Amino acid sequence: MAQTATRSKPSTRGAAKSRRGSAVRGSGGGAFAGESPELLRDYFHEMTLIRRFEERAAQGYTQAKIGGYCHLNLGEEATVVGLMRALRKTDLLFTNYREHGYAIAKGIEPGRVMAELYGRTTGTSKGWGGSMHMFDVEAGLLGGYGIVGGQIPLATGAALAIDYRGGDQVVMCQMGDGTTNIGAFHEALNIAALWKLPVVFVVINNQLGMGTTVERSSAESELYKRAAAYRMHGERVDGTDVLAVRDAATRLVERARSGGGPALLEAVSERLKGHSVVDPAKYRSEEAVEKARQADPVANFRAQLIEAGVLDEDGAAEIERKAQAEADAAVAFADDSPHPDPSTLFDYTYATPVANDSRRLPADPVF
Ligand SMILES: Cc1ncc(C[n+]2csc(CCOP(=O)(O)OP(=O)(O)O)c2C)c(N)n1
Ligand SMILES: [Mg+2]
Repeated sequence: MAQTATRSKPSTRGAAKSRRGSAVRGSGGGAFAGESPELLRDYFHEMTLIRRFEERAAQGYTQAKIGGYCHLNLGEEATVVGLMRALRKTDLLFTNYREHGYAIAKGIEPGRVMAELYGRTTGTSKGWGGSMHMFDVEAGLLGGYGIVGGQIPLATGAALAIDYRGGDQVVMCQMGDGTTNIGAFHEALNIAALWKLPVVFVVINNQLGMGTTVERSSAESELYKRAAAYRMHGERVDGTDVLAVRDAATRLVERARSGGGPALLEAVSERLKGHSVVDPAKYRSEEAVEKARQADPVANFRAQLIEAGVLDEDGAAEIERKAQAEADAAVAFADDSPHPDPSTLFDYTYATPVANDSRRLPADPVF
């Protein structure tokens, strides 16, 4: 039932000098053998863009341009990009509140993602959702949920709808390690397995739920094994390895698409910063912080690409400049966008009219 998927790191010897060409060749290509150099550079660009975007988001928060809560994907860039490359545009994605990178990698313009953080009308949720509540039907992103585990029954329901209508879409339901102890996790996995629904549950194991380690909170800390309770297929993958994540996710998504049923994929990575932008993470030891830094997927992928000859220093710096410019442009777009009019606060709460739809603003009298 369960297995682990890891890949060897590229060899330092005889790096293939294929800046161009159809594939990284030979043993010198190491773990990149057979991969398209173009695609590898594209992954590096997207991972770097997410890194730069999140850095700008943190900055915007400290400048009070962004309100509410703000959780970043720092350290999870390889997981985000690898997972999203396994999905078609028409596949549906449900995530927790740590979703800026997912929104970008699912195809939403970074400017619209930043505008949502800034609470502007050009944002994915017209500025009323904020960091935790991105939503874009066209891109197949059905949220963005602030309630831990809130997305799991909804994602399972979406998979039931696909199955009922006979569609070929697959649902991916992302969540954190801390979410696997929520009741809804177990209820939804049970139903998904019973009814063989086309959904892939993905646990982003960054080893922390706020300040609590997985070992302290989960009796079974190898989280993919929880699939066994529902006779579901479970796998663990190195979440700092974009190709390993892409390959594992693609396999499980296509398995679900062809009627093979749901699966649970656990991607293990490190959270580079605090739980949210305002968390200084004082509860982490110096060793733990250093271990996280060593596992930085963006820096490591950069070094591996250079080592394998897929990129040189100048090429890497050029991609980094481009990503920085895109993140800066997203900020400029957000900053230049209008604030929503308070009178529109309730306009998008329900898709259809409801009888007892309260439109009372906080300062309004109750009676
Ligand atoms: C039902 C519920 N309980 C508690 C919280 C407060 N809370 C927000 S995030 C979080 C930790 C979740 O950790 P994890 O699932 O590992 O996700 P991560 O933040 O590491 O991505 C908690 C307890 C909440 N939002 N919802
Ligand atoms: Mg976590």
